[in-house]
This record gives sequence, structure tokens and C-alpha cells, in this order.
Amino acid sequence: MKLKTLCLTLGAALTLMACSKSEAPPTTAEAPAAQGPLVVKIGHSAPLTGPQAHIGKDTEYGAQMAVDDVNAANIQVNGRTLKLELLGEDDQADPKQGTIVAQKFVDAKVNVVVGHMNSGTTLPASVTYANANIPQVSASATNPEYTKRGYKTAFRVMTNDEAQGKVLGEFAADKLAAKTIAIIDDKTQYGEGIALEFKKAAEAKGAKIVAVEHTDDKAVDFAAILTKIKATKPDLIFFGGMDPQAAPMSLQMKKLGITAGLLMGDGGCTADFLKNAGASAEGRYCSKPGVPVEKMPGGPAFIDKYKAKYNAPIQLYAPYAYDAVMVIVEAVKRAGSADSAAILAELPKTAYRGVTTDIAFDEKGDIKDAAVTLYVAKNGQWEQVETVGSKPAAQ
Ligand code: ABU
Repeated sequence: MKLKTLCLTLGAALTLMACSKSEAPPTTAEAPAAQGPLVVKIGHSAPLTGPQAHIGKDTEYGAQMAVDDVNAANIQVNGRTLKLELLGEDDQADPKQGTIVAQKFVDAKVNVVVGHMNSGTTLPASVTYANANIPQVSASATNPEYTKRGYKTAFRVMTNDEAQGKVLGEFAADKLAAKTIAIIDDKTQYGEGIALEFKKAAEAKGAKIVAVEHTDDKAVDFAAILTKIKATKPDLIFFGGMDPQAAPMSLQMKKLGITAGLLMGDGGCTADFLKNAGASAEGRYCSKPGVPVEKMPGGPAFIDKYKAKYNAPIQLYAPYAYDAVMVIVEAVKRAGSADSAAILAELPKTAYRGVTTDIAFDEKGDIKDAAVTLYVAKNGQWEQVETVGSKPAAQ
């Protein structure tokens, strides 16, 4: 009996020792290394020099605002502080340069890309990101082709030109009562793409296209094109292109005595168009994806913050670039990782109330809320005419 008791006592002691060992704090050598911040490298590419630099800068400012907000918020992901790093590049709105920048981002091992600003750079760059399995979230490139190629890396937080061109074409025929229309595009992926969608929709509504002319995204003299168009006596001119061309085109229309109206997509719908087209801007029409910024869920606060930080008006895409960064952050939080593949797995599940709207993606990677707003220039301001296709943001 004594022996049995001794054995039991020894056994209990050994068990206790074993437990004590397992519960003892680890020695210094065994302690996990202190983890630093969880760094997410975000590539952002836009024209930062050249005629579209003001729009590219606006996009970069929006992305930078989101980066600064996130970094100031001390967000914890798996016990690590989330830290965003924005790598900004200038692709000069040039497709070749866009591809070079894309490869630079791959070599720099960015986790994700916001951009590029132009469809003409976004499309070729998207091939590079797809091959490298790097998620790409566009805040501005509206050519439909971007999300039609089946790349699972391609996402867009802005309505595309299938929707925008259709709304513009129907508006021209139904609301502006244009029976005869001349079209000018800038031969870019954006300009040609939106002009094509516009033409289809306007013709479907019975309008006659009396001229189709092409310029480029560096031109500033449209006298020859406009003189040709004047002879066709159109009710309306539609321009598919950006404001560095749209503003002088508007001025030259006035100078040549062209009484036709001018209608443009988002590329001409800027503060700079109003400034540079001067008095000729009055009565011009344009459209932008989404609802007016002051009516966006986070719009009024964003306008104030942007003005305080950059002392400049929002041109076009800053709120969308802000949201592009934020949907990435939400994906990182859900993934618990900065790994591109992990972010990519989470992005399709996005359900995020952004500054601009409630963001969710369809199966192609396009935003589901396809709103488009039409504006008219009045007293040096873009005034909302109507918004089409918007689902009201949930309160
Ligand atoms: N969305 C018009 C400007 C950017 C682009 O698509 O080229």
C-alpha cells in the first residue's frame, strides 16, 4: 500500500511538473519575434505631367488622403498596425509608359494597384497585373473593355462607358432634342469608346449622325475639324475626350459661330473646363459617373477635407480614388494579410459604404451601382440636370 501511495504521489508530482512546464512563460529565446507593422504597398499611376496632370494629381490626392486617414487610424490587423505606402508614378497618359510603370510596380512587389487614371494606360497595364496576380482597382478608367477581358485582377469603383455613353446618347436625343449630331473623339481608348456607345444610343433614339471626326489628346487647334462640321449643320456636337481639348474646342466653336450645343462625357466635366472655356462654357453639357459629389454619402465632408488639405477644387476622380484605397483596406482586414492573392480573394466580397456610394462588384469586377449624372454649365458652375440609374444610397 505504501509503495502504491508513493507511486501515486510521485505520479501526481510529475504530472504537476509537466503542467507547470507547459504553462511556464517562454524563455527569451523561444518568444516570437516582435512583429512590425503590416505594410501594404499600393501602386498609383496617373499622368502627373502634361495636359492631364491636373486630373492625374486629383486622383493621386484622393488616394493619398485615404492612405493618410488609414495610417492615422491605428488599425490593427492580426495584432499588427496597418501601414499603407503609396508609390506614385507618372505614366503621362501614354499607353507605352503605362506598361513600363506596370512592370515597375511588379518589380517593386506592390501588393495592389489603384489606377491607372486613363483607359488607354489601364488596359495594357491590366495584362501585366493579371499575369502577376496583382489586384488592380480603377477609380477613373471607364472603357468597358477593362473588365470584359475576364481578368480576375480587374476591379472598377466607377460606372463604365457602356452606361455613361448610353445615358449621354439618350439624353442628346430625348432631352436636348438633337436630330442631327456630329461626333469628335480623341482616338484614345476612352474617347473612341465613349463616342461609340454614345453613337449607338443616339441612333437607337432616332438621331442622325452627320459627321464623325477624330483628333488626338495633344491637339489644341480644331479649326479644320470644326469648319468641316459646321457645314453639316448639326444640332449638337458630342466630344469624346478630355478637358485640355474640350475647353479650346468650346472656345473655337464660339469663334467660328457654331451655334450647335456641345455635350461631353466625364473627361470634359471638370473645374478646369469651366475655367479655360471661359464664357463659351455657358450652356455646355457633360456627364459624370455617380451622383454629384455634394450628394454622395461622404461627399460634403470629403469636399471640406480635400479643400483644407490641397487648397484646390476637386477635378473629377479624387473621391473615387479614396474609395478604391478603402475597398482594398477592407479586403486586407478581412484577409488578415497584405498578400496580393489574399486581397484578391476578398475583393469580390466587397460590401462597403464609401465616400461615393455603396460599393459592391458584379461578376466582372464592375461596380453594381451604375449611376450617371448629367450637368449643364451655368454661371461658371456645373449644375446637375438629372441623375440616371442611381439606386439611392442606404441611410
Ligand atoms: N473616364 C474618362 C477619363 C479616364 C479614362 O477612362 O480614360
